[in-house]
Amino acid sequence: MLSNSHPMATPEVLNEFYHDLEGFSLAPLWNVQEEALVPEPTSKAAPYIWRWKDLEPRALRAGELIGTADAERRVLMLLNPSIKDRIATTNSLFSGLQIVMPGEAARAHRHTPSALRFIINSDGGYTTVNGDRIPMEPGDLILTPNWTWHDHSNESGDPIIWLDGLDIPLVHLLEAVFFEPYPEDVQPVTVPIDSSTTKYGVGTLRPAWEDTSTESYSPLMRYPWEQTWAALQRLAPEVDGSPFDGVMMEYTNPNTGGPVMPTIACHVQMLRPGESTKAHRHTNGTIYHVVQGEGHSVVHGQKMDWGPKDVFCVPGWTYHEHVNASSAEPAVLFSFTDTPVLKSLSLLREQAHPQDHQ
Ligand code: 1HN
Repeated sequence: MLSNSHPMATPEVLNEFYHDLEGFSLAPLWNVQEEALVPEPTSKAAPYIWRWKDLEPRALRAGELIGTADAERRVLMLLNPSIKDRIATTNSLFSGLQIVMPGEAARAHRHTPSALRFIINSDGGYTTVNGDRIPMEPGDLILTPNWTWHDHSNESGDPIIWLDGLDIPLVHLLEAVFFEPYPEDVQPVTVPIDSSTTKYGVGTLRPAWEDTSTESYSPLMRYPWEQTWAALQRLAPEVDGSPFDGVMMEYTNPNTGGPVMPTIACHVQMLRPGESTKAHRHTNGTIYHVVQGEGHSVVHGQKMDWGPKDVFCVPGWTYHEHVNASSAEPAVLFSFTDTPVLKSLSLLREQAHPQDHQ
């Protein structure tokens, strides 16, 4: 110790001083220094898995019990069991399961939290984003970025179900949540169907008359499963892939090659038959959805078995590794994460597990 406390500072005197400080909304940093500056993060979130066998019947039950008049959105929230008093799946991201029943429309609105949909069951559903009516097919990724008008309709005979992903915990932390209902239930379709695909879907060619310099999110609103699956199948036999993630590809903004939205990056990864990855951790937390296949992930030393349509989360700075249990079939995971935020703030860190496995 360089110096000692002042002899005046008896416990009684200090208690009185600290009590006095409270009255002025002041507090001594030196008593909480170790909480304020931890050597490394310990996420408030816990690893957790929501299984499709538990999710599907409850989503259908919500469809029976709750009408569109009772719910702006009929969403079962996937709440992290270790995070209390706020809506969050990981510290910064939210995920939920949304169901739209036959003949229904989830009314038009917009908000500053950015959203994505990964379609699970749909045969004739669509989302309209800023006047562009976008078909929803299983495996499609659909974006409704910050402040875009969106409504969802089901003109088919079966319920449609998708996984929602939003940055709502982050935007709440930043106190930047704004929400506005559209003046009518459903917004008008103002451009030919699936226009964003027509204009930007090739990816390597773009309309030259458009100015891209002010754009903050991908102009492409739909990433069809057909293309995603074809890309994975083409690439998987040709590459080693990532030692931590297998054959992982990022969904990109076709104009920048960067993430689809400023706060959320989306990925799809194939674990080839029998493939198992090495463990690593990174400051970004991640929410995964099993598109196909069976396997498990080891997250913070816990084994989580997963199968088709399950959803699980890996908190930030938590070691994780993945295993495809099948020696015959590939496993495919869709995931979304807050890496763009961390990266832009120079807070993205990644570390390989020193022993490769937990
Ligand atoms: C929302 O607006 C949607 O528009 C889905 O479909 C999920 C979760 C929290 C807050 C707003 C949607 C949401 C949401």
